[in-house]
Amino acid sequence: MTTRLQNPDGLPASVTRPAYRRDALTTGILHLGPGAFFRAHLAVYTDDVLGKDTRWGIEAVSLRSTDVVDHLNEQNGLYNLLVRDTAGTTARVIGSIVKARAAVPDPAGLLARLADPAIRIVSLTVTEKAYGLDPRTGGLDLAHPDIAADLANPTKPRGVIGYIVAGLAARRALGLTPFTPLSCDNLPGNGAVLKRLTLEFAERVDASLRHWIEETVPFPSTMVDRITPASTDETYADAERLTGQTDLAAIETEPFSQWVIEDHFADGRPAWEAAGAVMVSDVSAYEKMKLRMLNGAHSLLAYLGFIAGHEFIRDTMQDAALKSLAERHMEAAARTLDPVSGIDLGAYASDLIARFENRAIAHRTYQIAMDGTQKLPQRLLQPATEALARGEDAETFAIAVAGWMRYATGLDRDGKPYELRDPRAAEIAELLSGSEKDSGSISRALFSLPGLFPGALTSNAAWTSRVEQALADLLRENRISA
Ligand code: CS2
Repeated sequence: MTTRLQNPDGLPASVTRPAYRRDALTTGILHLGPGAFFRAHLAVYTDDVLGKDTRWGIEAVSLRSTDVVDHLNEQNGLYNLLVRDTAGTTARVIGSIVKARAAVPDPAGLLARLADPAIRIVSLTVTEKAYGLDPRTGGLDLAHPDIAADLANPTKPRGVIGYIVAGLAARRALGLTPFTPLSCDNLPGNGAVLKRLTLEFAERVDASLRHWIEETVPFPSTMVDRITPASTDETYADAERLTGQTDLAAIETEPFSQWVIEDHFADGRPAWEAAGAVMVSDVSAYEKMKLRMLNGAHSLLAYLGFIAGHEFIRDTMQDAALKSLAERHMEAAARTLDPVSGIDLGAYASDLIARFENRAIAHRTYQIAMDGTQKLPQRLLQPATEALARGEDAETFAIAVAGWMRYATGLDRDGKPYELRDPRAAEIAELLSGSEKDSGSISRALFSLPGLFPGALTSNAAWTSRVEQALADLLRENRISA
């Protein structure tokens, strides 16, 4: 048995370690969602700048599971960031997590932390489905299980919005400065969305609380980017090989990283710009570019690749038809964008292709295919609607949607069932169970999923028939015919 990672001092010289004294750290950030993406992104930017100000250590909180929390705490918050490219893998130990916490066994403990004036930022990487956003209205989904439970019992929350509102209510009652909620999820206007949901929730609890939040709490939006596959046994084995110690919280990622942040904070922030973050007054152009070009192409490749039998995104790049479809899609997505300051969209697209091609990154198509109902609107449906309104080509969007529909049938190319990982999986299965298994019935059934497809798309007969035709190809051959 090798020893467990617990102290950076014991590591070989080849491993980069924190450039500050960890025993000097205090906690200034409470982070909800300690998954791999957070550990590859916000925790790393913070690790880069803790030497300048040691008050920004992070307490990482899981609202659901305890696995990551236990592994991090057993390692004093330390873990390896493995950066992979074709030249090899490097290991760096990240020290910014001071402590990890699981909310479920001790909700009152988390509420107390949210009311602690030392906590000045509450950041989030909780995935799209955790917000309780109703895509039909852009507002609060009262039927979302966490929202419904937390509105019924606002002082004992279990979901993201419930905790934020309860935490802000406690700060106000104590006469404290609010913390800044900082969304780092792949939603357009993520800060604005979080603000709207928080205000709508607060309104139902106490109208004067809503007013106070509206007046005093900034909700900066951010654009976050780093391709981070879920960790596997290979990640842990490589961490051990490179460091000589066991690390059950190791993660692996690509060299590229980007963070664009709106610079509105209630009570300060780490000097993230010194780690390469770009501080702006309005992030929306960057967000749209990234969601439509990177994530849109990712979803297209995930669905079509998974169906064609490609396990990883890098494999889809070896499939000439899929690679050129992704390039065409990025061009079409770029035509829906306004100019983005300082960025050449053509070069951005070729850089994305190179990142997808990275042979050292094993990013599962099945992982990206997850939660399609939460991802399609901002990645594919909104830009498709805009493209059609401008009289432009929306064909690749139709093909991507057909890919999602083929995936939603839950049967792989050999007819073997797989789990449809989507919060609306039961509804989808129900809609499809009654229908014939042809492209017309399947597409009609899925177009009728409440709230998902904008009317401007479903009423466009040319576009829906292109979806149906592509779906027919996929049902027959698991590929789009040329
Ligand atoms: C991916 C993203 O899983 C997915 O849906 O498209 O996680 C993507 O890898 C990141 O947004 C890249 O920054």
